[in-house]
Amino acid sequence: LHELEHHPRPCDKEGLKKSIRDALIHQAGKDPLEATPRDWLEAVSYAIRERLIERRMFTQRLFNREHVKRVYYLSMEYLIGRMLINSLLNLGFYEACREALSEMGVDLLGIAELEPDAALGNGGLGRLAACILDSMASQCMPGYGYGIRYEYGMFQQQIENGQQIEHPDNWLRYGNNWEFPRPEKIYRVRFYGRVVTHRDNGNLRHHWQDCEEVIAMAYDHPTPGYGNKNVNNLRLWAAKSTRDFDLNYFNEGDYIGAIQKKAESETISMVLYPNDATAIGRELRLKQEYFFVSASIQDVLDHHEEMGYRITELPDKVALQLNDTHPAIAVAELMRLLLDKYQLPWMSAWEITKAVFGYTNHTLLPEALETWPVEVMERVLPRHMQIIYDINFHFLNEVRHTFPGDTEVIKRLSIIDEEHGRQVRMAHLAVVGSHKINGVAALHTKLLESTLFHDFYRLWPERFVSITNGITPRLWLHQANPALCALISEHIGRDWVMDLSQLRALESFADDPKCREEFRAVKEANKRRLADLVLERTGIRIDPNAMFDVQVKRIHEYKRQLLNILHVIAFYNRIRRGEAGDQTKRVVLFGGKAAPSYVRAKQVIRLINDVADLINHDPMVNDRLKVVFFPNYDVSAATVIIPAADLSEQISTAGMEASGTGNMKLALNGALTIGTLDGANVEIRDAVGEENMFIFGLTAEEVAETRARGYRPRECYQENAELKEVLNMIGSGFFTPDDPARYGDLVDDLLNNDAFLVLADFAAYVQAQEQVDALYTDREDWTRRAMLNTARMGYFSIDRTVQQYAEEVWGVVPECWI
Ligand code: DL6
Repeated sequence: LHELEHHPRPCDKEGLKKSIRDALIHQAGKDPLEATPRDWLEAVSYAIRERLIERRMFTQRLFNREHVKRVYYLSMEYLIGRMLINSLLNLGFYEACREALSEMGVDLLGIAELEPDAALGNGGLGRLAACILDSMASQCMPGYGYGIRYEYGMFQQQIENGQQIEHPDNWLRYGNNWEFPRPEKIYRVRFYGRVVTHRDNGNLRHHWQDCEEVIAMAYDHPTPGYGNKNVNNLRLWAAKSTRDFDLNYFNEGDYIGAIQKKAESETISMVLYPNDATAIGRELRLKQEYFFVSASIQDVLDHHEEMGYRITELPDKVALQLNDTHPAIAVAELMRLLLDKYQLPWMSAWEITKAVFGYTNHTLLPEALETWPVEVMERVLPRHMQIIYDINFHFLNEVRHTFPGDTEVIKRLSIIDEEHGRQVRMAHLAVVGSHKINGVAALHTKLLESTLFHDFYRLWPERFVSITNGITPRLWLHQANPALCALISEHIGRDWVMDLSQLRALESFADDPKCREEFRAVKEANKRRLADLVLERTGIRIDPNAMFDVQVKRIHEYKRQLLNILHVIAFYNRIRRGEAGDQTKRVVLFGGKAAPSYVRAKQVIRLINDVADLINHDPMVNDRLKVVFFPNYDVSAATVIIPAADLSEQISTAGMEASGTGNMKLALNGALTIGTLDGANVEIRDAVGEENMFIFGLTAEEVAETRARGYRPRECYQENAELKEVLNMIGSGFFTPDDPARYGDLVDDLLNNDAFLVLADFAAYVQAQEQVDALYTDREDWTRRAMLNTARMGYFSIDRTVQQYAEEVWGVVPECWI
């Protein structure tokens, strides 16, 4: 290390060149004369990884030396995307590396395209976790991620005959050149078995025994900060079977059985569950949750001991953040270790636990709130179930004290739901075990306090805080939109990358016609880049001069892709009737995956493709309107689509989107938002100004009132001739003449049920779209407003979000390695 300290790997062009060549020969094992682009990718990744790990070691030493408090982010999902360009930009090696490769005849951007996305997440929640890691490192915070190294990440979506087909995401096929496997960093994680209790000096002692064991093995992913030397770590766990366990079977002569058992225990980390807004109560999922939580907490406590700290000092040295309820079993796991291993009395164990945990809620959707049948929990994690009962006992005593005689409130608050077949409510466990609970946007937190967690809020108002989400400017502007980046930096310098509020200085440029021209030129170039990609991926030719109207996000009924496609059809009808004016050309682009078992969402994808097929081939439309479903929307696709968007569709039913972060990425890149007053749209409106976006539709309160009154969607249909025509076309098979009944059930459901108030918001949405069309004809005014959007999005930097967590929840402070 001493040697290392004085001779770190050189980071100039020549130094990189040497490392890349060495790695190509000695790591990838390839002759430079024969190397393929993939070999070069492998070589350059190794060369960068060497530099990352050096910096990580020094960062680690610094944190140890300064005895800093650390935060550990527990998340089932990290939607990271590609590492190469991001690492180079953060480390400041981009140009040197580009030139080094170029002198060896290799195109950096060309090989970067070959890297698979690390897609270890579903959508917003997983991407937020990745942005938080970037920000913690960039701000020199002692922050560590813990998660699962899924063998198969988010499925690959193909569109065949208009329908979503899922293919496995074998992202590790060519190995992972960024990670460090740590075969020595292993922990035993136990399942099943039974608890034996005995008395020891008057104290009850619990032994969890006769368990099945799985080994969790660490894989480390260094995560560099931007513009500093700090490198943090994301530790992902992979399941391996235990050797003793195998041996038993082998000794019994059951060779095949032994192999099968080994494979079974390793399935725990095999695949990411591809559901984002529904909790699936499968035993394997519970095992995944406990597996990574147990390994992570054992690792945290090991480090705490290695540092020579007392266990009672844990809250001074450790903060644990629960990213939604997925890791909520951590509350019971830490209690178990404090009680059974460290033998602390209940009350001190409980005070430590509460002081250490924070819980972020990401959804109000009832179907996404995790519950586990008591029977399953008792079988899989018997000691934890005992502990949960004990936590609940103490908690309900406190409730009785606060609300004497109120038996209803006890039922509502209990960690055990007795009314739906005895279920453990994981959100309640997370709330009870955390000193801070936060929503992810102001409206979302308000709704948490007034609805889902209202009783908890009455009990402990001081525990609730609102921390609006953010996005990392490093990926979503600096990397994704280099042309806009260059333009911004030319006018206001480069410091905005770490202080996004500086973008406000761009406001004055919005009134300068020359600057508007430059801004528009950037957008047009980005649109040409996207048009090329759309042609390559779909065979559809789109006109970069058209308005690019973009809705990219998971496909879900509450996000209302359906409302968008209804408007597309209405617009199509207006074109056919010659009522659509003659100036605005539109490309409506959709992207997103549906959970494989979510039938209605998959039907919506199919409908979009059926409508697209007809419209895109109708000569009467003559390019006025094109509809594209962009297949396999992922982080890499987002970095091309988002900088090219003119219009950002954020049209969820008000009260249902916790925050949204795509809304932030698009506005930051100069798209105008058409949206409801939902999630963070409300705060985006406050920041950019209502006149610079298109707000429409029912508010969250009006949605609740409409539902309470008894919503009758058919009345909307009866009263609106345009809506009637659109629904009749879908329902009668206009878009599917070979199968006219295909969408009969969908239309029936809209007319009779319409749980997400699509029809109620249709007229307002169409009207808002008319305003969009009108404004787009005035390119100068449109560009001015687009620039104001970019200029005023500083608040939505993830750095502000992370600072809030650090101050209001974690109590950690930055420590920079100079
Ligand atoms: O907080 C990140 C992200 C929010 O921006 C989205 O609004 C929210 O839907 C998402 N939540 C989830 C969890 N389940 N659901 N739904 O992904 O979190």
